Amino acid sequence: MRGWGPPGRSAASPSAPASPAGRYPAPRRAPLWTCLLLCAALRTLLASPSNEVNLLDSRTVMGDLGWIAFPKNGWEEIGEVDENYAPIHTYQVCKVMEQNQNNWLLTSWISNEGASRIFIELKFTLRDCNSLPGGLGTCKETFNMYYFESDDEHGRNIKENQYIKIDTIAADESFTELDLGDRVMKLNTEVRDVGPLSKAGFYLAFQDLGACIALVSVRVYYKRCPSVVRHLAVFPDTITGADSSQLLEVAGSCVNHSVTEEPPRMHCSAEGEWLVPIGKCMCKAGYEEKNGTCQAPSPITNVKKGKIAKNSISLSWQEPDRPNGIILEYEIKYFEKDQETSYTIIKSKETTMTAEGLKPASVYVFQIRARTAAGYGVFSRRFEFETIPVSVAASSDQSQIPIIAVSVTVGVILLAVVMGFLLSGRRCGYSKAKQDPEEEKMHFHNGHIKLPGVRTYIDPHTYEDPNQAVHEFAKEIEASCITIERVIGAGEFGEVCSGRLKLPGKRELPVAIKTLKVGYTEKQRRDFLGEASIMGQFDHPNIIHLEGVVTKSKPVMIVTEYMENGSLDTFLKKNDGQFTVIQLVGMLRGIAAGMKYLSDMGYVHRDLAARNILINSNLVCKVSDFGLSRVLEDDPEAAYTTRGGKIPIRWTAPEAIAFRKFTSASDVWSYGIVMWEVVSYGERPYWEMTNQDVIKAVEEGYRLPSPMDCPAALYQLMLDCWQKDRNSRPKFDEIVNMLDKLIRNPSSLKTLVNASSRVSTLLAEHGSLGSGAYRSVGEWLEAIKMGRYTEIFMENGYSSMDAVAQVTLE
Ligand code: ACK
Repeated sequence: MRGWGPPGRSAASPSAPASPAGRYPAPRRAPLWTCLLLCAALRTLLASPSNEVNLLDSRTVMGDLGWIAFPKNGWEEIGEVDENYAPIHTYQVCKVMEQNQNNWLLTSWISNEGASRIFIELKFTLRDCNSLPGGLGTCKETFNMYYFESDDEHGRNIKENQYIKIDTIAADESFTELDLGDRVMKLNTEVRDVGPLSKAGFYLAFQDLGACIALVSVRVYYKRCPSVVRHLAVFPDTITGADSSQLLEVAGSCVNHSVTEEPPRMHCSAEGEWLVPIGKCMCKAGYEEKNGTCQAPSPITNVKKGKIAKNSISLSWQEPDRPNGIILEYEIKYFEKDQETSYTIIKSKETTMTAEGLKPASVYVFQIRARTAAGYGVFSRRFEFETIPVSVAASSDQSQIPIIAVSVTVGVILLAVVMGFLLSGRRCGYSKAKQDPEEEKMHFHNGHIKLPGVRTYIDPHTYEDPNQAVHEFAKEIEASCITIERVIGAGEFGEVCSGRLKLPGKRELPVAIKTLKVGYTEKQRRDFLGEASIMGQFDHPNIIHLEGVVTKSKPVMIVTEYMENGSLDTFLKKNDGQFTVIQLVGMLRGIAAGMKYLSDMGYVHRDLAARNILINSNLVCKVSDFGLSRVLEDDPEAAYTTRGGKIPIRWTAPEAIAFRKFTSASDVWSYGIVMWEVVSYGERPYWEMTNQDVIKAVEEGYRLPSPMDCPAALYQLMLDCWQKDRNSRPKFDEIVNMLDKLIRNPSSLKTLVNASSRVSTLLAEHGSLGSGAYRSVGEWLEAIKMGRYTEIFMENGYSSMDAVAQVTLE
């Protein structure tokens, strides 16, 4: 068997046939046809598809290809350059008149870069044997392609028979003398693939047995599925599998600021296409999906100067366009111009701030950013303001004295009034119909004296004119901005539709539109818009967001964000068993976070149930249904109690059924029922038991049994929510924390109910919660969210609760 030694050691002595010059291309010179017609055209065809990665492209190699011909006078390279003086690596052989040809052309070593299936694209021309005068017996119209695998560059000189044949390559089009005359190029392209490969690289070899061939280019490549971001998950560049029908499963990783319960997956086909995506990531609360990323609050753009003095600058600004959640605070960074290394940071819950202790007549640079639960947004651009010189300040200070005196007096009076209301337990000029007295201490500012940083719910009933309430809390929208698309349901007051909202200067939004049916009474209109007055006070990712109302034209409408999956109970029934436990816990976490927000605001929902939760396409759950008379009228589940009230019995705490004691603790009971509904995919609580039987059973201590396959930790939480003593039930912030813990540690959800033995322990733990007594003034002020006033109380001698109780309005 023959082998290939270095050129000088070759075993065979090649016969050099007379060149058929004049009949077809001379072998030693770049034939005119090769050069004129091929080069420029081919170089424009170089771009390969993005799912093909070249391992070798002879057309782009600028230097020597390093290929070896054996025998030396068989294949030979045409040393030509194209119009850009780039070498054209064309190899040709044309020994058609000679017997027993066996001409090999060996490539240099080609790394496969980890690919186990590679493709070889050949571009060549081949002379039609029929067009050759005489000597036809020896002329061939094919050549062979081989490969040999090797881990490194040693091994090209192995024996010929160690090469593995890939294929015999025939031309689809061969050329004749005539074509040459016409300068018509008949370029063939053939692609073959090889795999699976098991070594780091390989050699290719082209064997000619007596044809007239010009091998114009050789491109070797593998295929990959190029890196993509799909459903907020990044899928890396993935080399296709060795088998031509193989699908590779690839795990994606969530983009920054997004999360998933289950890593998303996709499949990379042998052709380099991504197929069958499974699962997805979702932006964390407070982040918004934009161009495949989850973005932080948008920057603040509108910063205005307020009062500027010699040592201070006051600023105000507007919330960012896209706050992406509730803004918890602003961070203001400032420094004297050109002194950036020494800067000051101030935090403010308001959209105003005053930087003090500044130098007179100096320029200061300010940058502001917002923080939501998801973290900080980017800083605004730099805003520069200059303090005034001492001389100017002195004259203006004089003129301010009377104003300061008045302000101090007004401030003292205001503080006294606020304390008076607080300590006398009176409400600020409204008669509150429904909220629990236990929570009324939160409502002291309802007379519209708003203390900074304390946000509480204001009952629209406290407004004599309900129209005033709705316009205080809801934006009026022009009907022309709304396109109604279809009816999606029936509400208590009229149809519920889906549609689109396009406000000037804002992007179009999908919305839900509740309409008030024609022929309504004044009370119906008031009750209908009452929901908007309540909803408009809330701003939380787990509370349905009010876009605005239409009251100036008919029909009267309430426009809210659109929730693609509708109400949670129907959605769960439709998708029975389809979610992972973590996904279900994620839904419950959202509902609990929304309820924590409502209870912090002092709002008691009274009708928390899966039917009143909406769920969007990202499985984010939002609390909805804030109708004023809802519990009495609207909810089909509500039934009349012996005391005449209409209450959704199965969801309502015993004390609320028995003596209308609706509190955040009774909402917690309902939350436990929602947990049960979620884990049992929309099962009806207490099944077909009658309301009377339910009341009786609960009163006797009966509780819903665990849903099937329910993690013990979740069922325990349900039981905690259903404690008879409402003070022993967990608070919503505790529920959120507990669910967060479970989400962080999913293995804690693996123990299903039967294996649980923690019931008694947890009951005991919760038994110690909820004591209502305040041991100190500080604790009391903290509890009513006025901790910042502790110092003032102390300074004025109110250091014990006894002392506080003695304070009179005077
Ligand atoms: O289960 P659903 O499809 O979800 O049917 C009810 C129907 O309207 C009557 O209330 C649906 N619905 C209510 N508000 C919204 C909203 N904001 N987005 C989407 N659907 C909504 C609810």
